[in-house]
Amino acid sequence: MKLLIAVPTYNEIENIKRFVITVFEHIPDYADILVIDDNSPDGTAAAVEDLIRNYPNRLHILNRESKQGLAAAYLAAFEWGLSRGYDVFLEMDADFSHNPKYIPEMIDKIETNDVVIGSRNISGGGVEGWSALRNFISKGGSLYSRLVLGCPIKDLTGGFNMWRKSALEKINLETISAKGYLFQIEMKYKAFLAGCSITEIPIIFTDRKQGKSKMSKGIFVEALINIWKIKSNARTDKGSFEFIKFAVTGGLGTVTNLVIFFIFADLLKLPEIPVSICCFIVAATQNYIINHHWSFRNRTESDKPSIKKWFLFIVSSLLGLGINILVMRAILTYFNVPLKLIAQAGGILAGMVINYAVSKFLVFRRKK
Ligand SMILES: Nc1nc2c(ncn2[C@@H]2O[C@H](COP(=O)(O)OP(=O)(O)OP(=O)(O)O)[C@@H](O)[C@H]2O)c(=O)[nH]1
Ligand SMILES: [Mg+2]
Repeated sequence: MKLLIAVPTYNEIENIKRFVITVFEHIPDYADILVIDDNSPDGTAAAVEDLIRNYPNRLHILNRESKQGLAAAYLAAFEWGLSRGYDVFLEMDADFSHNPKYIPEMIDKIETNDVVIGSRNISGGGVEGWSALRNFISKGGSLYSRLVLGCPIKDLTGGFNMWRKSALEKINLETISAKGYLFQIEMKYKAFLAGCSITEIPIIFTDRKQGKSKMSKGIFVEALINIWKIKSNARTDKGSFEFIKFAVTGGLGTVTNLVIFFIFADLLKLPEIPVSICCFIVAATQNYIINHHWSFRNRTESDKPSIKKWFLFIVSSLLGLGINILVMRAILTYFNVPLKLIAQAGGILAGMVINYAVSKFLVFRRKK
């Protein structure tokens, strides 16, 4: 096992040296520490660099240009560690809220689990030094998140967690959208959805004694709302309903097509071939828009609809139509079907699968 302890810091000059020294007293020699510092104005990074001489090859620092939040710091740390062959990761605050004495038990539990959570909310766990109000808010927030997400993890918000590399791979870190406080919830929820084995060990969390708190009311209220976003994103990430949504969208497009055809060809008596071509374009455009905002929402998050993609989608729909006709003809030629309708149904399905594949992997492909 190669363990990396990832410690994000922002203005932790009063804690960091003592913290690093204490952690090294509690960890085996296959464990290293990576401090991720966001250019703390108080000189935290310089203090770490000072210590690196005492722990060559075991203490590392990742200097980032500006304060980018906890989530970005951890994601950078995972990337740093994964590319250097670490297979277990521990997230830990630098302010002594997370007592290093729990690390050996976490290491023990990670042998048989994908994720080990240092938990304040199970029997034996708790919080020291928080006001009754902050305690109430934290417990309430945890319960609320658990109910909204339908997730059995008792401490969803805590930041003292150990991850196997395989868990991080299952979560697919590229899909993590939370920036701040919600990061821990999103990671754990995704691990739960991905079927990771997760266990909680009781920890006593102690409030920071040195340095300033960065928690605010704003962060908390934002979290209450954004948790719903996490829920819907995580579910669409699985992509399990993409095809069904795509098919429903196609069905709606067909209705639009028929309604317009009826108005212009039957009621207004316009020539049916040009009308039919227009109907196709209008319906395909409608499909493009709905697919962008609904069926493939999770792939197009950071993207706007564009003429180029619309055109690609029209071409993809034409390709689907071509396949539809070919397969329908082939079924009629090679099989003895009692109704032509069956051949057309087969054709529609084949056309739709092709259109779906082109849409998913080309038109709406995820931006890197
Ligand atoms: N790299 C980096 N680290 C951060 C940032 N914000 C907070 N941290 C560090 O992340 C850890 C947890 O942050 P804390 O400020 O302790 O947050 P908290 O535990 O929710 O709240 P308090 O302990 O009450 O302040 C600490 O080690 C911080 O120094 C950030 O933007 N970038
Ligand atoms: Mg803290």
